[in-house]
Order: sequence, then C-alpha cells, then structure tokens
Amino acid sequence: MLKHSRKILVTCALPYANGSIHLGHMLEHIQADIWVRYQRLRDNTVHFICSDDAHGTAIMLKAEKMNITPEKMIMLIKREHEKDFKSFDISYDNYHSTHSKENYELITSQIYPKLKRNGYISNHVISQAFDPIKQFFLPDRFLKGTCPKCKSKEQYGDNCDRCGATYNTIELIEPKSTISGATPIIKKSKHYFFELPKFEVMLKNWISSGSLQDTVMNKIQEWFSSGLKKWDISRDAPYFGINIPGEKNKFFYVWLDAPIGYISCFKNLCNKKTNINFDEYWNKDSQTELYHFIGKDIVYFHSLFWPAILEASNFRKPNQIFVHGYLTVNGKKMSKSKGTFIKASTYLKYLDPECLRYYYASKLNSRVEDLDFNLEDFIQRVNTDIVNKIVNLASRNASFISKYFQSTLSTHCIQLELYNEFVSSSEKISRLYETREFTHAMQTITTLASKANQYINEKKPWIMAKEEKKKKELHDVCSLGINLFRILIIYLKPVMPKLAIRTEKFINAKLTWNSINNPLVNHKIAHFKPLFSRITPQTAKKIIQMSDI
Ligand code: NOT
Ligand code: ZN
Repeated sequence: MLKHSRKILVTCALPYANGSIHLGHMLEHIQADIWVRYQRLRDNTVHFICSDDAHGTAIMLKAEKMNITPEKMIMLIKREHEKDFKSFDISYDNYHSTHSKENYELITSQIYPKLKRNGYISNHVISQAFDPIKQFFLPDRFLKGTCPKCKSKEQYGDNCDRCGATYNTIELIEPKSTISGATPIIKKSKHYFFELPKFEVMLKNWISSGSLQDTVMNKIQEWFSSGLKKWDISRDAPYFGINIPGEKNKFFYVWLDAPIGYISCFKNLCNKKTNINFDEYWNKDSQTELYHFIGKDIVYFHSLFWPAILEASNFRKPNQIFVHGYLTVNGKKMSKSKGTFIKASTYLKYLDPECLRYYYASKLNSRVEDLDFNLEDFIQRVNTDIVNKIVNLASRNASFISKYFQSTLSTHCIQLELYNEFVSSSEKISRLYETREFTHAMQTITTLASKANQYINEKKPWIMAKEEKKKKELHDVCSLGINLFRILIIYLKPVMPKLAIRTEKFINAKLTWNSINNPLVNHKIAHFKPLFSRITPQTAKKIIQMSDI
C-alpha cells in the first residue's frame, strides 16, 4: 500500500544577528535537523528554513559600538552563521534574514493592514524611561536599579532576579541607563498595541488541540489565569527595524517582525524554486504541517502572540511547538568568564561535528529539560558507542571479506532471526525519532550493535580464518556482520549524515530505510577505510581552553 507522503515545514528560532553561534544554539539546530533528516529518510517532503533575526535595539547598539552600519554588521554575521550551520550539516533549504524585502512587504502591506482592518490594533500614550544622554527610550534590558519589592540592587527594568517580581520600568528605584549611566527621565509617547485578549478563546482551543508539551501547557495556564494583556508592538526612533506605515518615527517591535520572518523566509524560498506552492503551506485551511523548534525562554511569543497574529491576519497556525531546555557546559550555565561559552567555530577547529550531533542525540528527549555537555562523558560516549561498538563492527568483518572473498558478500544471509530482529526494530526506532525521543532511539541502536558484536565474539572469525574447512562459515558470518552494520548506519543516518555517506561508499549501496528488509548478498563492497576517528582527550580539552576566543 502506498503511504501518502507528508508535507512538512520546519523552523528553528531565528538567531540574533549580533553574535556568534554557540553550542547552545547548536542544540536546537541539531535537534531539528535530526528530526528533519529522519522525515526525509521516510520519504516525506520537508522544507526546513531559518533566518537571522536582524532588528532591534541590541543590534543597533552593537553596530554602533563596532563603528559600522547595522546593515553591514548583519550581513557579516549572517555569513558567519550560515557557515557554522553548514559545517554542522544543518540541512536548511533556505537561510534568510528578517531584514529583507519579503519581510518588509509582508508586514507593511499584508499583515499590519489586516490587523488594523480587523480591529486588532489600538494606540495609547504611555510613559517610559528615556535616556537623556543617548536620546532614546530604554528597553527593559538596558535599565538597572533597585527592585521595588525586595529592594535588591542591580535588577533589570522588568523583573527581579532575586525575588522574581515583575514590575513596570518606571517603578524601579534609582534606575540607571546601562548604556550611558544616566538617570532616565520619564517621557510620554504614543504606542501601538495588538489586542491579544481578544484571542483568548481561540488560543485555548488551539492549545487543547495538542500543540504544546505538558509542562508548557501548565505555564500557559498560569498566563491565562493572570489575564492576557495587550501587546505593545511599536518602538520609537532611533530603532533599527521596519517603519510603521503612516508614521515617521515609529517602528515595529522586533518581536513582531521576527516570527513573520518564518513566513518571509519561506516566501523567499518559493521565489527561488518553482515547485513549491506558498499558499499550500500558509493558507488558513492548509493541510500541510508546520512545526517550530524553540528554546524554553521564548514560549510566550510562540504560544500566545504568534498564533494570535496568524489567526488575526488569516494565516494557518502551527501544528506543534517543540520546546527544548537550555544547554549547560560541565554542569554550569554557559558563561564567557567561566570558559563554558563554546562557540560553534571553536568546536569545529578541533572536533568532528558528528561527535556533537551524536552526543546531543544520545541525550535529547521530547521534554523541556536542560541538557549538560559534559566533556568526559562526551568523549566516552562517542568513543564507546560509535567507535568501539558500531564502526568496529564494520572493520572487524571487512578485513576478512576483502582478504579471502574478493570483497564480495556471501550468496545468502545466515542467522535470519538475528537479521530480522534488526529489521523489526525499525518500527520502534521510527516512533522514537518521530516523537523526538532521540536518547531512546540511540539506546536501541547501540543495544543492537552490542548484540551484533556479541554474535561475532561468539563465532570468532579470526579463528575460523585459520581453518580451510571453515571458510564458508567465515564468509557467511562476516557477511552478516557487514549487513547488520549497514542496518545500524541506516538507523543512524539522520544523526550522522557524513558517516552514512562514507558507509555508502564502503558498502557500495545507498542507505535507504526501505532497503533494510533485503540483506545484501553476492554484493561487492569497497576496500575498508577507517570510517570514524576516536576523540582524544587532549584535543577535546582545547574547546574549553580556547572557549573565549
Ligand atoms: N532571535 C530570537 C531569540 O530568542 C528568536 C526569534 C525567533 C523568531 O534568539 N520568532 N518568533 N516568534
Ligand atoms: Zn526583588
């Protein structure tokens, strides 16, 4: 029976264009890429997209500090981001920027006019902290002062790290601008608001359709019980962003144009390729699937604002939001001063990207849990699982096949029960990939690898090779070993695409999911070359030593 192939659009959160990609970002992009590659391996159609998030005050200030225009800075950073993602084999079909023609047009001539027309935009004059030296309104993160509740010092403008209180910037005691050090003055200005409370019923329905993980649902219930509030979507000049139509000195808040970047990136992809239909993916009644991979810090934007904006402007909503936890390094929060802030490019100087892909896969599940990159554990896990268990299975059998049997596998497959056990695990492994239980999927694969090795240990081909009358059995045993190895690499292909390519060359056959049912018989393989290198602790340590460069 022919199964209908699914049509899926997948995104990662858009990285800010003001800094380098680090191992924390990579957790999300690798998680999504594994899921995407799995879907492709199962013959589903996937469009996997991302962009740089290029607007906002932080980007404007960073460019000013670097003494270049924001346009120039975001261009340089985008180039660097794309290079890092490519090096880690993140298989984006398109990588765009929110500072783009498509994004500008979508927001100014489609989405915003629709929001206005449908009565979802209002404006009010509000009072805000203003930096009298820099002459601009201060975002919460650029204000520090004493918490109005617990009186602890050095707290940000919107919430207190110490007691958890949230408050309005103007309530902060003895506030100071973190940019100029000046005491801010309070100034009035007109702001535009999106009427989020009008979407409460729709959002509750959307959430009850299974779009969120359980822990995320609980958080959202809290937000519902404290009441949805109107969302301030405008910012005053100077601001690096998209000008609000009909206003000279007002811009859309970056958090409005960033998610719209998901749509505009896809639009840009459709403009480049003729065979993708934009409406099929974004129309209100779209039958295709849409998933966003994000970190737990930006759940509010994706589970409340974003679906509401989509509903209000007549687009489809996501099927699910896949939220992951934070990355810690050797048990600590990533921090530049503690040597735990590891840039993607630093890692790449010393280590194979597939080691990180495997390590993350071996620890990721579908829950919103933090994941620790522990250097010792990383070295051990990769060396034990990939080198000792999996790749070793190929090398220990391949030498006999090439030495005695002209590199050709035997004409039939022995031990069908063992082979079939490998085949029948495909259902379980599929389900685990589909539900993002990668840690379980990797355990299932390595358990199979151990079984295969145990079988070879029992058969002892190195002893059989010494007896002429055992040659036939030697041929069969080693051929089975290679066939089992082949299945393992098919299962690992979403996680380790480069290892899979090298294996295809060695085995001289394409590794497809459907091919596992038929063992390779009477099939010529290539001469074995080492497929994967062991990690040496000295090299691995360098990524910590060099972490802040
Ligand atoms: N640049 C943001 C961040 O937290 C993510 C933006 C994701 C896009 O790194 N948007 N939405 N919604
Ligand atoms: Zn406090």
